[in-house]
Amino acid sequence: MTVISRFLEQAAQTPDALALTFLEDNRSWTYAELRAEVEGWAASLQDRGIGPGDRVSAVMDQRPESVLLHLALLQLGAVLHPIGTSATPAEVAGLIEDIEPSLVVGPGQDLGGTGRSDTPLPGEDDLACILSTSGTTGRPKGSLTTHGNLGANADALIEAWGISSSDTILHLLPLHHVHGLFVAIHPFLLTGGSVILGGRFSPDTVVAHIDRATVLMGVPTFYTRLLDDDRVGHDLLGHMRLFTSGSAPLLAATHREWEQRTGHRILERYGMTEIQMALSNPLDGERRAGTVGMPLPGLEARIRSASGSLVGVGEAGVLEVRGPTVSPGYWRRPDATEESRTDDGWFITGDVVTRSRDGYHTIVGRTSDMIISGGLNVYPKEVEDVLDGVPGVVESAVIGVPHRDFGEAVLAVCVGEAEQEAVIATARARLSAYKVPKAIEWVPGLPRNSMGKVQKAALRDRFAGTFDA
Ligand code: MCA
Ligand code: AMP
Repeated sequence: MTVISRFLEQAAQTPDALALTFLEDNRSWTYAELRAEVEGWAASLQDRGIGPGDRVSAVMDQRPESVLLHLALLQLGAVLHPIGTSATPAEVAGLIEDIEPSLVVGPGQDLGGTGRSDTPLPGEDDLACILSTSGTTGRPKGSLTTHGNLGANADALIEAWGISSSDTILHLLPLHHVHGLFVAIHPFLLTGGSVILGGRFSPDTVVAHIDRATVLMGVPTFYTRLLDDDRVGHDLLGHMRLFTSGSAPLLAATHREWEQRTGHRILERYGMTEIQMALSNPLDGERRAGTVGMPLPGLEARIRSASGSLVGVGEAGVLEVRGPTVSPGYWRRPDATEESRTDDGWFITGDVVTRSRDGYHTIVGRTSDMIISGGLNVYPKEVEDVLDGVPGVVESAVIGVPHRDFGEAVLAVCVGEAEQEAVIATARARLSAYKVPKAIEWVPGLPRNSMGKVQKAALRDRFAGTFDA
């Protein structure tokens, strides 16, 4: 079963239930209305020549049009390639060059129509989405996601987190990632639950509208910002059923403080674009602070050391995952696809983890020097390439250092002589704002090992206190 076939079935079963609400202009859709609108969008996309297998790149702002487009493309069997609203023209151009879409849709564009498309519903092996990530080389990689991948992820979450028609999510996540587009929407629309789109996260939105919700899904920055707000406590949040956190490490201290203030234990889970959700703390058992729990239903996890052997309890190694949510590979990148999996078919996450005797996983590091800032991944190479092009910058090393609000923040360590403002202005013109260094440190030279490789660990230690986390 696919997400779209089950959504259509759900709409037939609970036509009058509330499916989607948009806070900004108070629009809402029952299941029957949402289904009719999705069908109209699919028909109008078909009129524009979009059919099964065609790729559509779209800037996905946090509005219902993004959800409608996603569902309509699922129905048509066309392939959505979501782009974030913070992408600069240079970034959009690079992504589009990689994907070569048939159609590009701007933010908030209304493609509504009437009638119905006449294409058959796609099957589980058909491609549903391509999600661009960057990578160690800075070249875009499009992670292929099938209808079967999406269905399996929704199933696992519905079962593990007990999502049902009694649930309403206050949705405040960006709509171009697995977290906001799949995890925080599909399980609700496949069970008769309800999604309230609240736009960009802010504590004010949570305070004003959380009384209508039972579930909140966030990145750790949501929780630290909420804890900074005096209005947040048991009175405001006592009625909630579930708080989840993911995309970046949640500090054990935040987990504990949240429980003290609200009486709720945040359920932390772990995922990745290429595998969707893989590990999760239990709904009913112990939600252990600082851990990401165990494999979700249908998923298998193993941990291997650098020598390739399986590690013992408490020993660190690289996490590998297998199961029906794992992407079949990267768009037009057989090299990257092959590199990302073992000979016996496990996906290599690159995250370094340990497992406790009773099966709880803890993320202890990463094999790549990727930075996660406020739940968004920043690939140093991409930023370094831009900085190195600024006149006066001889070379640069981009690292992540602790930051109270974003968990990690981007810091550029540069050699050379250039106006700070000019460097930042160039970065801003080329890169999404979240990738732009929050500070620059000038040094006479970068530390290198005997192979000539920049020693980023040494730089991370040296500049760990930059933002006084
Ligand atoms: C915005 N800025 C950021 C970030 N977000 N800088 C660093 N890191 C960020 N994450 C920039 C803004 O553009 C602005 O720049 C300045 O920082 C201050 O912005 P602020 O108003 O504080 O930010 P915001 O708009 O409130 O956004 C912060 C946020 C947001 C709410 C934490 O970044 C967010 O929603 N993050 C969630 C990301 C997410 O959904 N990740 C899932 C992907 P300037 O002042 O220069 O303009 S990972 C995934 O999907 C996997 C599968 C998983 O496991 O979930
Ligand atoms: P992305 O490629 O944007 O999907 O980001 C995936 C990465 O986010 C993973 O490889 C992890 O490094 C990180 N991640 C996701 N969830 C967690 C978590 N709960 N704790 C620590 N890191 C996480």
